[in-house]
Amino acid sequence: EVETKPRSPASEKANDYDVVVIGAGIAGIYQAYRLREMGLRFRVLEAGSGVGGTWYWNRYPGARFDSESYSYAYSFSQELLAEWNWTEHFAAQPETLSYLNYVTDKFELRSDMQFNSRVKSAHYNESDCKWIVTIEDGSAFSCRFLITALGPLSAPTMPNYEGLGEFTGESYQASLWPKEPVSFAGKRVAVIGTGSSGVQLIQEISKTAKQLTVFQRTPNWCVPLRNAPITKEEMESLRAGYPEMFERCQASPGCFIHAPDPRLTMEVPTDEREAFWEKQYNAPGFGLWMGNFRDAFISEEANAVLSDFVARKIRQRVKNPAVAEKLIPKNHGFGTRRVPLETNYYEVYNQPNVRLIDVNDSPIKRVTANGLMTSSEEFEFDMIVYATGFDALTGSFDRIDIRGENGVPLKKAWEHGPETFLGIFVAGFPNFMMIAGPHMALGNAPRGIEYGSEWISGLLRFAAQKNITRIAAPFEAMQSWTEYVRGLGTELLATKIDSWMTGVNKNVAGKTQRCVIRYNGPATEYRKKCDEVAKANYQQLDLS
Ligand code: N01
Repeated sequence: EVETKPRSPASEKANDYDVVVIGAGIAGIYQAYRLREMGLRFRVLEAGSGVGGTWYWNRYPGARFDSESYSYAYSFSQELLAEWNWTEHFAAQPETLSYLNYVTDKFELRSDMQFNSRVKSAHYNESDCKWIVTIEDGSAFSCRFLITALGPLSAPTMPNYEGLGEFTGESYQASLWPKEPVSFAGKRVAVIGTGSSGVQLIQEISKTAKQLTVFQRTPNWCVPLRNAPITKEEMESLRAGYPEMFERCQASPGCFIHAPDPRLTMEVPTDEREAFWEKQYNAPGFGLWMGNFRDAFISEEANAVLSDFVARKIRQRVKNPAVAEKLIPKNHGFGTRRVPLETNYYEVYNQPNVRLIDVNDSPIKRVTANGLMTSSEEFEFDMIVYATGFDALTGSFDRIDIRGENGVPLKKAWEHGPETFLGIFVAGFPNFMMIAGPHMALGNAPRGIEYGSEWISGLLRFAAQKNITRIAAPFEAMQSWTEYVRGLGTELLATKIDSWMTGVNKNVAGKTQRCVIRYNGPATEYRKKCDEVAKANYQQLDLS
């Protein structure tokens, strides 16, 4: 299926490429496929020892999709869609990682990828309009175009506790989980953090740990995943429905298979509303979040009634009323932060070996050799698990020394929050393009990634045809796009809440204030805007 065109002559300098891609996750793999198709000379540099990105790093027990596996896979190849069978509606991490390895091998992309190659710096050189990319071992690569496929959630963060290095037991960050098996059996385990990662981990650890102590700062509204195996017959019927399913994803605001209900919450009679939510709560996946009434996450009144519905569920599931109250968020409504999907998460707190500590009541003061000390108690643990999240979207850029024209660091250019044009370009950084970075419509990530990568590929094809060697976004274009993105979704309750989605990570200096790091409009609108730029032969860009 892949048409491999002849590469550029071998006489070129060994480490000189048309394109360098940073990252071999879902975006980097797909970009490699498109670059190969165009016959460009490229190199994918990847920090991990294999492909997979998010699904390579997040190998903690319990890690799995919470979007339907088939809706989260690549859609570009009919052959791939025909060949690959998913075994569960929400596949676990090992299956997704196998899938991404399968794709890489099927399209023979591995030979153009280089692993264990964490990029340290990327500097733009004005004299030849090329980038010099350096990896940690000191090797350098030059390229005309630099494409970042760093992942929106790939810069894990740790709390700034005193004594972090003093603990003598095992300690793990969820997103940097070792490849070797980790056993919780018979151990006293602490988990810090109750986001999607923490929730998935807690469910698993509680099964075998002698004691599990969960340290919670902000509870999240979790709803059931309702995973199930996919039978052979079911897989065939899902396959037959692919065209319609991908169309549905493309038409929905977040590219998910669930689309909002056009009704307004308070216009629906109480009984009918409750029945609708009950149905969503009992159905698999994100229905209650993505498929809710259209004002559920805009209207305070509607959101309060919906939150009350979910709070009642938590109270029904958690036996100890005091624990249930701790698990019910009080400072934000349902769906205003990322909703973790769970399997018996709330029931975990009915187990005698599990204890919930609210760190707002008793803050963690320090890590000790034997465990953790809070303001009211000293805890001994055999293991501490940090499920403390990521420096989202911009964090992975901050960790690389990226410099554009006049040596300006990207970190400096973004010190007041990211500024982009189309979520792809940054003015002052010619020949630099981002996939799945800030301000690109993502939602169901692979859907947004495929679009972004295809758009960039279209531009590179245009550049090749016209002999263009410098692509730059003008400052005015960046300013007006950034202003547009900052004005999107202001009516959403989510934009008034601290979370990674609003750029807040209290463990990172300079990331404690909310800013617009995501594209909060519908993906349909995002694609329309990008398509218009392409159709007008990229006139909004400076091309030479
Ligand atoms: O990270 P998070 P995550 N002391 O930021 C707490 C995707 N994902 O890795 O909320 C005490 O959500 C922090 O507390 P608070 C998904 O998009 C998908 O769980 O800041 N606590 C919070 O509870 C998700 O949204 C899947 O008050 C501290 C937690 O740590 C995103 O990744 C699975 C602390 C961090 O939660 C991120 O999820 C997993 C401190 N010093 C993740 N610092 C799927 O299922 C932080 N916390 C596909």
